[in-house]
Amino acid sequence: MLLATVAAYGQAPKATPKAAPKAAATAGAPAAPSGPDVAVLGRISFKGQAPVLKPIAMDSEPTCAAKHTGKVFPETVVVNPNGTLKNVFVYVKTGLEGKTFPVPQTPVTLNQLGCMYDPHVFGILVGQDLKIVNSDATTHNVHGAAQINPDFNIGQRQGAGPIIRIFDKPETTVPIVCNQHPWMKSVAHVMSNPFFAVSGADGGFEIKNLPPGTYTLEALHEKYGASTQQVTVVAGKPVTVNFSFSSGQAFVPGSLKTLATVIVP
Ligand SMILES: [Cu+2]
Repeated sequence: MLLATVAAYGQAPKATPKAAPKAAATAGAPAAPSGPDVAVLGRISFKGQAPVLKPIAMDSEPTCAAKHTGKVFPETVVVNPNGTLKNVFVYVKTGLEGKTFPVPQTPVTLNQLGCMYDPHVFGILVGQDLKIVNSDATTHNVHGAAQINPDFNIGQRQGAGPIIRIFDKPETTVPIVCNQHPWMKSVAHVMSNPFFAVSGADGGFEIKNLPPGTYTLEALHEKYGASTQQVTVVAGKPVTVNFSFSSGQAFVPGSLKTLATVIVP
Protein backbone atom coordinates (compact mmCIF):
# COMPACT_ATOMS: atom_id res chain seq x y z
CA MET A 1 0.00 0.00 0.00
CA LEU A 2 2.76 2.36 1.00
CA LEU A 3 4.74 1.47 -2.09
CA ALA A 4 1.76 2.08 -4.28
CA THR A 5 1.26 5.47 -2.67
CA VAL A 6 4.89 6.39 -3.17
CA ALA A 7 4.73 5.23 -6.76
CA ALA A 8 1.67 7.34 -7.32
CA TYR A 9 3.37 10.41 -5.90
CA GLY A 10 6.37 9.63 -8.03
CA GLN A 11 4.44 10.04 -11.23
CA ALA A 12 4.65 13.22 -13.15
CA PRO A 13 1.63 15.36 -12.44
CA LYS A 14 -0.90 15.24 -15.21
CA ALA A 15 -1.72 18.43 -16.98
CA THR A 16 -4.94 19.93 -15.74
CA PRO A 17 -7.20 20.89 -18.62
CA LYS A 18 -8.11 24.52 -18.71
CA ALA A 19 -11.63 25.22 -17.59
CA ALA A 20 -13.82 25.85 -20.58
CA PRO A 21 -15.58 29.21 -20.63
CA LYS A 22 -19.13 28.94 -19.40
CA ALA A 23 -21.38 28.61 -22.39
CA ALA A 24 -24.82 30.10 -22.69
CA ALA A 25 -27.63 27.60 -22.18
CA THR A 26 -28.29 25.70 -25.36
CA ALA A 27 -30.37 22.65 -26.01
CA GLY A 28 -27.26 20.48 -26.25
CA ALA A 29 -25.35 21.84 -23.26
CA PRO A 30 -25.61 19.94 -19.99
CA ALA A 31 -27.77 21.60 -17.40
CA ALA A 32 -26.33 22.45 -13.99
CA PRO A 33 -28.39 21.96 -10.82
CA SER A 34 -29.47 25.14 -9.05
CA GLY A 35 -29.09 23.67 -5.57
CA PRO A 36 -28.12 20.62 -3.50
CA ASP A 37 -31.72 19.40 -3.30
CA VAL A 38 -32.04 18.84 -7.07
CA ALA A 39 -32.52 15.14 -7.79
CA VAL A 40 -33.40 15.17 -11.50
CA LEU A 41 -32.71 17.87 -14.01
CA GLY A 42 -32.74 18.19 -17.75
CA ARG A 43 -33.85 20.07 -20.82
CA ILE A 44 -36.60 19.62 -23.34
CA SER A 45 -35.17 19.99 -26.81
CA PHE A 46 -37.30 20.72 -29.83
CA LYS A 47 -36.53 19.51 -33.31
CA GLY A 48 -38.01 20.78 -36.53
CA GLN A 49 -39.92 23.85 -37.49
CA ALA A 50 -41.80 25.76 -34.85
CA PRO A 51 -45.41 26.31 -35.91
CA VAL A 52 -46.32 29.83 -36.97
CA LEU A 53 -48.92 31.07 -34.54
CA LYS A 54 -51.29 33.92 -35.25
CA PRO A 55 -51.40 36.77 -32.74
CA ILE A 56 -54.50 36.76 -30.58
CA ALA A 57 -57.16 39.25 -31.66
CA MET A 58 -58.10 40.85 -28.36
CA ASP A 59 -60.07 43.77 -29.84
CA SER A 60 -63.25 42.60 -28.15
CA GLU A 61 -61.62 43.25 -24.76
CA PRO A 62 -59.81 46.62 -24.96
CA THR A 63 -59.08 46.65 -21.21
CA CYS A 64 -57.22 43.37 -21.62
CA ALA A 65 -55.48 44.44 -24.83
CA ALA A 66 -54.24 47.56 -22.97
CA LYS A 67 -52.35 45.35 -20.53
CA HIS A 68 -50.05 44.06 -23.27
CA THR A 69 -47.33 46.10 -24.91
CA GLY A 70 -46.90 44.02 -28.07
CA LYS A 71 -48.62 41.24 -29.89
CA VAL A 72 -49.86 38.38 -27.76
CA PHE A 73 -49.46 34.86 -29.02
CA PRO A 74 -51.07 31.61 -27.91
CA GLU A 75 -48.83 29.64 -25.55
CA THR A 76 -49.75 26.27 -27.02
CA VAL A 77 -46.27 25.89 -28.50
CA VAL A 78 -43.47 28.09 -27.19
CA VAL A 79 -40.08 27.30 -28.70
CA ASN A 80 -37.34 29.11 -26.79
CA PRO A 81 -34.52 30.96 -28.59
CA ASN A 82 -32.09 28.17 -27.64
CA GLY A 83 -34.17 25.54 -29.47
CA THR A 84 -35.91 24.13 -26.43
CA LEU A 85 -39.58 23.73 -25.63
CA LYS A 86 -41.28 25.69 -22.85
CA ASN A 87 -44.28 24.60 -20.80
CA VAL A 88 -43.55 20.87 -20.83
CA PHE A 89 -44.78 19.20 -17.66
CA VAL A 90 -42.39 16.56 -16.27
CA TYR A 91 -43.48 14.34 -13.40
CA VAL A 92 -42.88 11.02 -11.67
CA LYS A 93 -45.44 8.70 -13.23
CA THR A 94 -44.50 5.41 -11.58
CA GLY A 95 -42.22 4.31 -8.74
CA LEU A 96 -44.00 5.98 -5.83
CA GLU A 97 -47.01 3.67 -5.58
CA GLY A 98 -48.36 3.25 -2.06
CA LYS A 99 -46.61 6.37 -0.77
CA THR A 100 -48.52 9.40 0.45
CA PHE A 101 -47.32 12.98 0.65
CA PRO A 102 -48.51 15.96 2.67
CA VAL A 103 -50.75 18.38 0.83
CA PRO A 104 -49.19 21.87 0.71
CA GLN A 105 -51.06 24.44 2.78
CA THR A 106 -50.33 27.13 0.23
CA PRO A 107 -52.64 27.22 -2.77
CA VAL A 108 -51.64 27.19 -6.40
CA THR A 109 -52.72 30.54 -7.83
CA LEU A 110 -54.10 30.77 -11.34
CA ASN A 111 -54.32 34.40 -12.36
CA GLN A 112 -56.38 35.86 -15.18
CA LEU A 113 -54.39 38.87 -16.33
CA GLY A 114 -54.82 40.64 -19.63
CA CYS A 115 -57.24 37.88 -20.66
CA MET A 116 -54.47 35.30 -20.40
CA TYR A 117 -53.94 32.63 -17.76
CA ASP A 118 -50.83 32.74 -15.64
CA PRO A 119 -49.34 30.17 -15.41
CA HIS A 120 -50.12 28.49 -18.70
CA VAL A 121 -49.18 25.04 -17.36
CA PHE A 122 -49.08 23.99 -13.72
CA GLY A 123 -49.07 21.04 -11.38
CA ILE A 124 -51.23 20.77 -8.28
CA LEU A 125 -51.65 18.04 -5.71
CA VAL A 126 -54.87 16.19 -5.02
CA GLY A 127 -56.50 18.09 -2.16
CA GLN A 128 -54.52 21.28 -2.65
CA ASP A 129 -56.40 24.55 -3.11
CA LEU A 130 -56.49 26.04 -6.60
CA LYS A 131 -57.03 29.76 -6.11
CA ILE A 132 -58.40 31.37 -9.26
CA VAL A 133 -58.00 35.15 -9.35
CA ASN A 134 -59.52 37.69 -11.74
CA SER A 135 -57.17 40.67 -12.19
CA ASP A 136 -59.05 42.02 -15.19
CA ALA A 137 -61.74 44.65 -15.63
CA THR A 138 -64.02 42.13 -17.26
CA THR A 139 -65.96 38.97 -16.51
CA HIS A 140 -64.24 35.65 -17.04
CA ASN A 141 -65.84 32.25 -17.06
CA VAL A 142 -63.55 29.57 -15.67
CA HIS A 143 -64.26 26.20 -17.19
CA GLY A 144 -62.22 23.28 -15.88
CA ALA A 145 -62.88 20.60 -18.48
CA ALA A 146 -61.89 17.65 -16.31
CA GLN A 147 -62.72 14.06 -17.26
CA ILE A 148 -61.93 12.16 -14.05
CA ASN A 149 -62.60 14.99 -11.61
CA PRO A 150 -65.89 16.92 -11.72
CA ASP A 151 -66.12 19.43 -14.55
CA PHE A 152 -66.61 22.97 -13.29
CA ASN A 153 -67.80 26.14 -14.96
CA ILE A 154 -67.91 29.32 -12.91
CA GLY A 155 -68.40 32.96 -13.84
CA GLN A 156 -66.10 35.47 -12.15
CA ARG A 157 -66.91 39.18 -12.46
CA GLN A 158 -64.51 42.07 -12.24
CA GLY A 159 -63.52 42.59 -8.61
CA ALA A 160 -65.02 39.28 -7.47
CA GLY A 161 -63.08 37.36 -4.84
CA PRO A 162 -60.99 34.34 -5.67
CA ILE A 163 -62.59 31.03 -6.59
CA ILE A 164 -61.21 28.04 -4.71
CA ARG A 165 -61.36 24.60 -6.31
CA ILE A 166 -59.94 21.30 -5.10
CA PHE A 167 -59.30 18.27 -7.30
CA ASP A 168 -60.12 14.91 -5.70
CA LYS A 169 -58.25 12.54 -7.99
CA PRO A 170 -55.04 12.49 -10.01
CA GLU A 171 -55.63 13.58 -13.61
CA THR A 172 -53.17 14.84 -16.18
CA THR A 173 -53.92 17.46 -18.81
CA VAL A 174 -57.03 19.14 -17.48
CA PRO A 175 -57.77 22.06 -19.83
CA ILE A 176 -58.93 25.24 -18.15
CA VAL A 177 -60.64 27.56 -20.60
CA CYS A 178 -62.76 30.69 -20.54
CA ASN A 179 -66.15 30.63 -22.19
CA GLN A 180 -65.99 34.42 -22.65
CA HIS A 181 -62.60 34.52 -24.35
CA PRO A 182 -61.98 31.50 -26.54
CA TRP A 183 -58.21 32.12 -26.79
CA MET A 184 -57.69 31.69 -23.04
CA LYS A 185 -56.28 28.32 -22.04
CA SER A 186 -54.33 26.84 -19.17
CA VAL A 187 -53.46 23.21 -18.50
CA ALA A 188 -53.59 21.70 -15.01
CA HIS A 189 -51.94 18.42 -14.03
CA VAL A 190 -53.35 16.96 -10.83
CA MET A 191 -50.74 14.89 -9.07
CA SER A 192 -50.56 12.35 -6.24
CA ASN A 193 -46.91 13.22 -5.56
CA PRO A 194 -45.03 16.53 -5.39
CA PHE A 195 -42.23 15.55 -7.77
CA PHE A 196 -42.93 17.54 -10.89
CA ALA A 197 -41.69 20.58 -12.78
CA VAL A 198 -42.49 22.70 -15.84
CA SER A 199 -39.84 23.55 -18.41
CA GLY A 200 -39.01 27.24 -18.46
CA ALA A 201 -37.68 29.89 -20.80
CA ASP A 202 -34.40 27.97 -21.25
CA GLY A 203 -36.17 24.62 -21.65
CA GLY A 204 -34.79 23.42 -18.34
CA PHE A 205 -36.57 21.67 -15.52
CA GLU A 206 -35.60 20.48 -12.04
CA ILE A 207 -37.28 17.99 -9.77
CA LYS A 208 -36.16 18.41 -6.17
CA ASN A 209 -35.89 16.07 -3.19
CA LEU A 210 -36.89 12.91 -5.04
CA PRO A 211 -35.72 10.00 -2.84
CA PRO A 212 -33.33 7.39 -4.28
CA GLY A 213 -35.12 4.80 -6.39
CA THR A 214 -36.09 3.85 -9.91
CA TYR A 215 -38.89 5.77 -11.53
CA THR A 216 -40.64 6.42 -14.80
CA LEU A 217 -40.65 10.07 -15.70
CA GLU A 218 -43.21 11.35 -18.13
CA ALA A 219 -42.96 14.59 -20.09
CA LEU A 220 -46.29 15.97 -21.29
CA HIS A 221 -46.91 18.65 -23.86
CA GLU A 222 -50.37 19.79 -24.87
CA LYS A 223 -49.66 19.59 -28.60
CA TYR A 224 -46.93 16.99 -28.92
CA GLY A 225 -48.16 14.53 -26.33
CA ALA A 226 -46.21 12.26 -24.01
CA SER A 227 -42.70 10.88 -23.75
CA THR A 228 -41.41 8.63 -20.96
CA GLN A 229 -38.01 7.63 -19.64
CA GLN A 230 -36.80 5.46 -16.81
CA VAL A 231 -34.48 7.07 -14.28
CA THR A 232 -32.57 5.81 -11.26
CA VAL A 233 -31.93 8.39 -8.57
CA VAL A 234 -28.91 7.95 -6.30
CA ALA A 235 -28.55 9.92 -3.07
CA GLY A 236 -26.58 13.13 -3.33
CA LYS A 237 -26.03 13.04 -7.06
CA PRO A 238 -28.37 14.78 -9.48
CA VAL A 239 -29.19 12.77 -12.56
CA THR A 240 -29.76 14.34 -15.96
CA VAL A 241 -32.73 13.29 -18.08
CA ASN A 242 -33.29 15.13 -21.35
CA PHE A 243 -36.41 14.83 -23.45
CA SER A 244 -36.98 15.70 -27.07
CA PHE A 245 -40.11 16.64 -28.95
CA SER A 246 -40.38 17.10 -32.68
CA SER A 247 -42.59 19.27 -34.83
CA GLY A 248 -43.29 16.29 -37.05
CA GLN A 249 -44.51 13.92 -34.38
CA ALA A 250 -48.16 13.13 -34.04
CA PHE A 251 -49.87 13.61 -30.71
CA VAL A 252 -49.41 10.54 -28.57
CA PRO A 253 -51.81 10.28 -25.66
CA GLY A 254 -49.86 9.50 -22.49
CA SER A 255 -52.03 6.60 -21.42
CA LEU A 256 -51.29 4.69 -24.62
CA LYS A 257 -47.61 5.36 -25.07
CA THR A 258 -46.62 4.74 -21.48
CA LEU A 259 -48.25 1.35 -21.03
CA ALA A 260 -45.11 -0.47 -22.13
CA THR A 261 -42.81 1.32 -19.71
CA VAL A 262 -44.70 0.90 -16.47
CA ILE A 263 -42.33 -0.26 -13.75
CA VAL A 264 -43.67 -2.43 -10.98
CA PRO A 265 -41.61 -1.62 -7.89
CU1 LIG B 1 -61.99 35.21 -19.93
